[in-house]
Amino acid sequence: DFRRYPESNFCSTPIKIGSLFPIVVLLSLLSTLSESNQVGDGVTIIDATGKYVMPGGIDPHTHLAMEFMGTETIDDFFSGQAAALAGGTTMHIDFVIPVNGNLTAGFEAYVEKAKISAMDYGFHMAITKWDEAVSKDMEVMVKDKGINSFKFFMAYKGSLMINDDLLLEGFKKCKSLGALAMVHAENGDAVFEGQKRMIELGIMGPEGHALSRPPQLEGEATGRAIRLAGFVNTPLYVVHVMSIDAMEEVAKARKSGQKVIGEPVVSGLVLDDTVLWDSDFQTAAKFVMSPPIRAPGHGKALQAALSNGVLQLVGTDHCTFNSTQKSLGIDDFRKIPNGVNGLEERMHLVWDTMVVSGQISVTDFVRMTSTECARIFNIYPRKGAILVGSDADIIILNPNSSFEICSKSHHSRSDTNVYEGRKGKGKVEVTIAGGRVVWENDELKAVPGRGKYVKMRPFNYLFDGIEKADAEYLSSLRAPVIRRTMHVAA
Ligand code: DUC
Ligand code: ZN
Ligand code: ZN
Ligand code: ZN
Repeated sequence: DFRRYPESNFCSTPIKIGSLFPIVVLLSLLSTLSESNQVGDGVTIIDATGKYVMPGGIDPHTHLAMEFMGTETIDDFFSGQAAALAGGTTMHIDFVIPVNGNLTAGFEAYVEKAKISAMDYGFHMAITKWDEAVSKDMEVMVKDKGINSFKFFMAYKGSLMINDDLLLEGFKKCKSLGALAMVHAENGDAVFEGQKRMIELGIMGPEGHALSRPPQLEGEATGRAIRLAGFVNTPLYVVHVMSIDAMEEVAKARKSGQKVIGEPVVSGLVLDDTVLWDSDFQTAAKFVMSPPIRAPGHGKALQAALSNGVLQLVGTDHCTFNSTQKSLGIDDFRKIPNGVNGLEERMHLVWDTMVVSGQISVTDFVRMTSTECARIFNIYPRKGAILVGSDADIIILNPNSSFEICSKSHHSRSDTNVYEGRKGKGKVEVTIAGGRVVWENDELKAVPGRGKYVKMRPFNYLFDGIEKADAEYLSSLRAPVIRRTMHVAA
């Protein structure tokens, strides 16, 4: 029963006032303006009667133009963002992957890749090895480059994975810089062992992917990362919480007052792993991502955890590969590039699954898809709000209109869609990014080069009280002084 866990402290208050106008207000505002002739010629008035006006979605977790598993994601910064805009997301935060462990080289490469951006974006940085240079470069990233979050991979043994000693070093460094530590939490050594088991059993198909990395390995790594972050006393952000096992670790930690953020992704909320047993390779392979999509039941539990404040915001882990790329693993599931789509579908699926079903309010929806992300990554209220001075990233969602997901009409470059054929209620009819209407009447006007890099400052609200807690801990170690008497035999 997840209802017993405490609610997030950062729920709805700012949204009710600033971010989610009932449309009546907007219309009356407009009519006041036009009556007093303050709306000049050339001003577009959009009638949003009966619809919701909200801040544009912010996706905290994407991989565009990423080189991975012997190939590169089919969506780059333009096509991925085109998909995002058509689905009501106006900003995303992508993961910079260092070049041979070098952060600066990685950052520069991503600056180049992102030049074709049609909407605003920010960066997290992945840490894939540890030495003095990496430690120094983290300072440069935080102080000069606008990065305030670093992701550590506890899986992908032999490539991205780092061990506990380096995880501890990384957490300490993040804390000293006021940057948020993030983890991909799966036990990489055990996954490696699980893969060996599958190969020995001759299970080479996509189902082997799920069987080789079960929920307990995600739960173990999540619990370990949480305990290590608690030991260092630094906030932790767990990306793509896919299982009950991992979610319960987040829940326990939050209940005890630890500063842990849990991010489920939309695939984990609405899909289940039965698809991986499909006899057609492509049908199954398109769902391969890590951690894997779980057995039926996990998704519902993650939805409940979201609605009760145990988990805080929804990402996508958008990381797309087309059928040809997925075929790299036709004989061996370990070679199927990991990743699924979601940038275009996230807002619709969360609305349909969570709001239409009555699990969350409209205000909660805005918090989970936009405002909370802006607060965590310290870009609120520039982003995640409709306020004077905020960026004009705004969407209009019609709750009475329907959507249908189809790979023929979606905007990603992938030839498949893991949500193919899904229909639902609630459609983003208008997207305004940076004050420009870019999506209206099912027509996209994404322009490469228009998106701006959003720098993120260190020390968000999660760091409040950390220094005091450290001081208390230290003084508890020092006092009382234990006086010992030594007895020496005569
Ligand atoms: N998982 C994926 O499925 N793709 C990208 C990286 C990751 O951790
Ligand atoms: Zn990951
Ligand atoms: Zn990811
Ligand atoms: Zn279709």
